[in-house]
Amino acid sequence: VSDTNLRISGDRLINRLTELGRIGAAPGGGVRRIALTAADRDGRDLLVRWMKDAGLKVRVDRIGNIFGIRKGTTDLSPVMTGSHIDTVLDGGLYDGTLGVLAGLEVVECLNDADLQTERDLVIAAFTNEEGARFQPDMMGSLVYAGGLAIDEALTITDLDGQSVGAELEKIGYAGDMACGEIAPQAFIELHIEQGPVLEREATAIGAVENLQGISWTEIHIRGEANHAGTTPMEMRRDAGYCAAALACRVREITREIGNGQVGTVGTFTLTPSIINVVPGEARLTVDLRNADDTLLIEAENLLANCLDDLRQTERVEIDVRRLARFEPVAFDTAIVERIETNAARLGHACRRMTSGAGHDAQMMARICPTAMIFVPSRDGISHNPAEFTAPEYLIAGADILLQTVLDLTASS
Ligand code: HGY
Ligand code: MN
Ligand code: MN
Repeated sequence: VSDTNLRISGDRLINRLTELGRIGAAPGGGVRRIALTAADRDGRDLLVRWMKDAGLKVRVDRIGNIFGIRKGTTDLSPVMTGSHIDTVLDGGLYDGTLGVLAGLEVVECLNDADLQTERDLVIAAFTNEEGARFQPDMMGSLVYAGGLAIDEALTITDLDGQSVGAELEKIGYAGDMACGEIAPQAFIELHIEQGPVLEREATAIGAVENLQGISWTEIHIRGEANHAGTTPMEMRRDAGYCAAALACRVREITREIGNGQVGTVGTFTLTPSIINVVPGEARLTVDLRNADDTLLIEAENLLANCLDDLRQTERVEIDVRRLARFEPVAFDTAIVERIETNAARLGHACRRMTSGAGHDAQMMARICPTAMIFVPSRDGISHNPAEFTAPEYLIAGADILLQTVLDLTASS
């Protein structure tokens, strides 16, 4: 069944994005709904209420993934759409929430039109996509897709030693459904681009055909705290210098590798962090990404070589812990083509592109045909309170999601 004249309600979608954004609203603007905190719980509770009001059957699995199910007329395997509602510090209004709330808007639209789809339609909100507090990121969809055992995931702890399992219990989202119980026919995710490409090309829609590989590493450097004045330079085992040298080396590695290689040192703490003490310890994280896994491996090797050099020249101990490693994924060409066809039919410019960010779709691609729809981010900014996407683009993305879901839920 497909009704090409059906359109979503932009007001209802944007009002919900705004209302959800009030939960965890940070003092300086932006949103603070870190996974498995009270704010995440409140956001989840609001989403579940909206899902139930829309007549969806709500299920929660053991990693806390939320699924809103709209029955179809057949018992063929369902089509799933969705994303995440957890944020970074401090996040914007749209990262993740657009995909979940546009999915809910598709349901509302079908309800208003009293339209039955052949396949069930499932709206998903995956746990801890951001990986800000518990690593790896995309944790809920990774467990769901079978990439991480649930019992292992539940034992992962944050910097305060709180475990995923205990925190899920605390917020009331330690569900009983087995992870992966719902086996989708296809998965499609609407998301803001979070980069500058679509805006630069004044193009409303990205038909995402692949997503780059991600390598997250935690590095712990132990040298020797000492007096900043009396310790001769050649005697120092300066963990702070090593961490700084490493951060500079990450930037050089991106230049040496080229080809879209990116590298980020996002966390960086020195101990004791006192003006007149040579830092005895340093902890930092390195995020390396590339759409070509061979190049990503080369970047990882260059990083490892730098650590060996520092161990030698600076006589420090360096321990490395891998926090996440995801290979690049290619999305389903047939679904990408449907996105392009629907964009053209609705009169929106569309281009194929790669996702620089990780998404739940990266995990879902392991278990079913998957693709993503991108809409522009103003000034290419995201993971920042200034994150913004113009209403006409939010609506265009959701309308194309609606049409593509209608295509996919038809049994043919
Ligand atoms: O890191 C990412 O790309 C995603 O926002 N978790
Ligand atoms: Mn996201
Ligand atoms: Mn994000």
